[in-house]
Amino acid sequence: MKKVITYGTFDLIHRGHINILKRAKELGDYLIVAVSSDEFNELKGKKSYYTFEERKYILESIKYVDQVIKEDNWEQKISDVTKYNADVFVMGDDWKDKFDFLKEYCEVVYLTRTENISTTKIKNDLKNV
Ligand code: C2G
Repeated sequence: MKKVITYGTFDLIHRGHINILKRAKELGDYLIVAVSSDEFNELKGKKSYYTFEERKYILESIKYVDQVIKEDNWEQKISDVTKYNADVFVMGDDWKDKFDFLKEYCEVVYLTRTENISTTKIKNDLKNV
């Protein structure tokens, strides 16, 4: 079984998130999503609208997602890839080259980001409603 892993905040789920989850799943048979904890989000300088539990609950309902784990820090990726036997690591290409250190542990794939949609855009657009 070919296992794929990806990481993110996934706040206010939108088609950009769905597109990457769909394409990540197409690269294997089993998709693990490591969703950022509220504490790690703060480290990333992000304040998500939905709590970790809500974002996890929503992700678990998406048909492309087989398992959701918590992302607590920047350093856990190597141990996650090993612990979960991930064959492929996937991120949007806004992260291009940033995770190439994983190449000795698994395949590293950066997929094109979906244009004109982001959690920030949603929040800003709603402010101007
Ligand atoms: N994404 C995308 N297209 C968009 C928006 C997001 O393809 N329009 C992708 C991102 O490239 C990322 C994933 O969706 O691969 C999740 O995006 P975010 O929730 O913004 O996650 P991020 O803050 O980039 O956190 O350790 C890695 C970090 O946790 C990544």
